[in-house]
Amino acid sequence: MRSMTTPLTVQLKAEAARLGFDLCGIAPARAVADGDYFQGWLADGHAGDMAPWLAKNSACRADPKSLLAAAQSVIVLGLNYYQPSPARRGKISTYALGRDYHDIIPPKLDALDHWLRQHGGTQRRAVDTSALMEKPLAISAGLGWLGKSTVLVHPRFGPWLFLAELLTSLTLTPDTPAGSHCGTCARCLNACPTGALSAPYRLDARRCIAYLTIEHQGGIPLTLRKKIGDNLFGCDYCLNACPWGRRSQATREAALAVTPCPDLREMLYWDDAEFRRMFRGTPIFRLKRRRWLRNISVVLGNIGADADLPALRHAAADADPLVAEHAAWAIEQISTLDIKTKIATMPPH
Ligand code: B12
Repeated sequence: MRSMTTPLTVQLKAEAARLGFDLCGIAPARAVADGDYFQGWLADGHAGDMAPWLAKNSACRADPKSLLAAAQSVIVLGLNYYQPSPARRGKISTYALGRDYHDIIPPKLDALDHWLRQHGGTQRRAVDTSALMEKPLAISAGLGWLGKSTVLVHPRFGPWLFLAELLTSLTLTPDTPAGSHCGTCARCLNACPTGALSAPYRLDARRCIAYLTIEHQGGIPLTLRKKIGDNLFGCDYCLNACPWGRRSQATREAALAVTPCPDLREMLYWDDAEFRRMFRGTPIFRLKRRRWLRNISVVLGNIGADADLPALRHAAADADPLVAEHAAWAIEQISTLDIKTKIATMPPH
């Protein structure tokens, strides 16, 4: 029999909604069950270049008390970030179209922390980069279920949620974990062009376009460049395919509004200063110029045309071999395009 929700838990959820969070659920501050799966995933090498930071403190990643020993409850918050993608050459994934959520969410968590301190609580906040398994906690807090894409899915917001947590010394009324509603659907698995989703709930990050365009430090493997298509930063294929996301409303968070992104050709002439000036405060900023121009080159190798060749030749002469090699690859792709395709990709008069 579910215990009565304490007035404090009710008031807390109202305060979280007032601060702009779309969802707020409570999980007991207990270790999540999936620690072994995580270790196995690491051991299989599926973390790629992320292994050094994901493996650090990996044993305590499953236990919220490792971040706050006094934790009794975990407040898990969801923020809807869905918005339609702008029509432009080269796709930036939906989560990265606007300002960086790593800057938008912490002030909201601090305001909630302030509110809880007035009720005698001690808190610790976490969003994305902390050594905490956010999805299993969100499932336990009733925010949704684990999709076969390994993304948390909510019946109303679909897969389009940012997650964040406040660990607290206060004992709040836990929510009931949500059951899974994927059923026999496998649209996300079928939508992944690289086979990163080798089986339901199994993601090999090394083949994931989001990993390759954001986290991967070096050259994009030749065998995967064509499959990246026009994805410049992150990837939404498995999210867009999810039927639960089809009724998603646009985000209420103004700071997530789409920021401008110049034409791909123009950005190939940029130096570091221009890159930093344009992308400061957005998720793209952490890529730095060299990996951004790497990604642009791969996209132009896939969707570019003769008109892009002068800019690519400029990038092929770049002092940074990572940029130069990917630009040279793109020139080769465009130059070997057969005449029919060239005519087909020529911009409309
Ligand atoms: C590393 C990471 C990535 C990696 C690897 C993703 C992955 N699925 O493992 C890469 C760079 C590929 C990535 C991509 C994206 N990411 Co990311 N990422 C993370 C991060 C930092 C850690 C996730 C992690 O530990 N992965 C390792 C695997 C093994 O663990 P897991 O997926 O969490 O699964 C756990 C359980 O679910 C369970 N489990 C999972 N699968 C299975 C299968 C079985 C059989 C069992 C028994 C258990 C089990 O055990 C696992 C261990 O606890 C989290 C933040 C966090 N601290 O949790 C954000 C996070 C998951 N990412 C997020 C987002 C938005 C994305 C992208 C959508 C961005 C984009 N559009 O490009 C894509 C989605 C790609 C995808 N299909 O997952 C959000 C997801 C929110 C949500 N609604 O689920 C998070 C929570 C960040 C945030 N605070 O909002 N990401």
